[in-house]
Amino acid sequence: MEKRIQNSYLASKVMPADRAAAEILPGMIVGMSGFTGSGYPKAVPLALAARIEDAHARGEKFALRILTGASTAPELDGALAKVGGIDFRLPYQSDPELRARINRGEIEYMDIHLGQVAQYTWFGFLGKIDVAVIEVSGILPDGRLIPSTSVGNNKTWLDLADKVIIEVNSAQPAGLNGMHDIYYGTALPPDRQPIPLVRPGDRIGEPYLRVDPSKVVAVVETHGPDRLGRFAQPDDSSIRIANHLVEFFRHEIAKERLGQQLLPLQSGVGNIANAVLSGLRDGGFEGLTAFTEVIQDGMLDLIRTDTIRTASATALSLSPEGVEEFNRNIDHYHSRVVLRPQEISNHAELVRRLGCIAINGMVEADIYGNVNSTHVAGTSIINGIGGSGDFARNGFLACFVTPSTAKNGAISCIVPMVSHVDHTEHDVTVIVTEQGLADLRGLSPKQRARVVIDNCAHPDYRPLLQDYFERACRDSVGKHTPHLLGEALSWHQRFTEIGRMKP
Ligand code: 0RQ
Repeated sequence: MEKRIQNSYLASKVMPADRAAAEILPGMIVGMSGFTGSGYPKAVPLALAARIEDAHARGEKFALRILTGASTAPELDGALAKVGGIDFRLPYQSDPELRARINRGEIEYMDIHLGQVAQYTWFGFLGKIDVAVIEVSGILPDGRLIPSTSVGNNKTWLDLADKVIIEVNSAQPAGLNGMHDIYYGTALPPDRQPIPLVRPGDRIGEPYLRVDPSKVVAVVETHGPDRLGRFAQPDDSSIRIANHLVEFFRHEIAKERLGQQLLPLQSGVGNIANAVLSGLRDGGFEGLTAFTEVIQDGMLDLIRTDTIRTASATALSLSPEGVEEFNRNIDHYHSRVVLRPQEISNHAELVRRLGCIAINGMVEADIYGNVNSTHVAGTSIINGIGGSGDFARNGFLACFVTPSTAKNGAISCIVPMVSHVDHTEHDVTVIVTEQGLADLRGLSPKQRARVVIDNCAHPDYRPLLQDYFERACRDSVGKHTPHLLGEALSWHQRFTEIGRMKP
């Protein structure tokens, strides 16, 4: 561990996690590291949860506002939610315990674009950060920090927090050193300057995070892996989705709207997005690039085989096998992967400049191309919008993918009207299910409805959607976007009442 903590002043701050956690008091706003299950603090949140539990047993109130990069793990979100230690959470989560409490109304949750969290904090919109709890993989002699498997909002939390607690995790590969690019050139309006990044692999900052040592109240040593699950093996449906997308990209190349190397790819979270990447590898593409936020196993595989030659992200989100592969061939990945703060990985200016091809999972789309990425039946949140909106609105293409049905066919993922809107019809260019692909570019609402129903709906639901659309057109003559308002959400209503969307 001595090798990992090379600054003597910060080494003098080493203490057990429970003493560090004692710095965090009820009602505080705490910015923690962590992005899609990686690089989150492993020890302090658990010690904090124990403290909160004790306080509650004494009848004292103890809850916190917790801000992170994105989702974390059971040791953070799960543990704190379970003891009732969170009263407000943003910007993204995927923990079952936390999700259940959010949906029960016990925790306020603000689901926001991941690319906007840092600037909202700088603007003062989210309150003053009291404490930052940040996992790093080492501390340099001059006190700068070697980030770990995610960067997320760490730069912002370190800069803005009154007090800083650092966890140094010796289980994170030493080879991460030098892989990060932390840009310190952002400013507040009206003093902003263009961000000087024109290729996904450009390095525009420095490899390390800065911290004011006088703010550091504790350094905690840990040795534990990121706790990431395994991805489902691509099934028949996701392979078909991937094949439709590959065929579409070939068509775009033939039309000369895309080159052989496409444009920088952004790929979302989840099993389907992961499977689509495997499809690209099998599709024979070479020399691709990625400007994305997470590198999952599917993308790692593309980097391993040099299908992708450069990938920029803010986090690695790998299965245990993925971690093993990453550590085994770290030199290969070191020269191809750049990890950045999420305000840069998801920056509207950069996504627009680079012309990203965004591919994200969704819950449902409606016949007009509005997309719901977050809520079941319009009310229960699954995870959050994450970075999908940062990329969809600003990218070259915004592709949304889903199987055409969910829950063994009881749900159609193509519906008359989405029950919650994350991406409006104005932001969505391509919808893909295993049934086919709807290219919505240049189409009016009615034209979009026809192509979405014909190409993407499951055959069991297609006639019902056709019938809905035809009656809506008939009964709302003169309407630009025909709907039967009394019926538009009846499919969801039926599902909540009888467990299926079909009458
Ligand atoms: O539920 O696990 O209980 O069976 O949703 O669905 O099909 O396994 O798909 O893992 O790709 O996740 C939208 C959640 C898809 C994800 C979502 C149920 C389904 C299953 C998962 P079960 P699948 P995936 C950048 C981009 C938003 C964030 C984002 C997501 C579960 O892609 O969170 O894009 N996206 N970030 O049964 C009811 C429907 C349903 C449904 C699926 N119509 N109604 N339930 N499900 N469709 C990365 C970041 O931002 C960090």
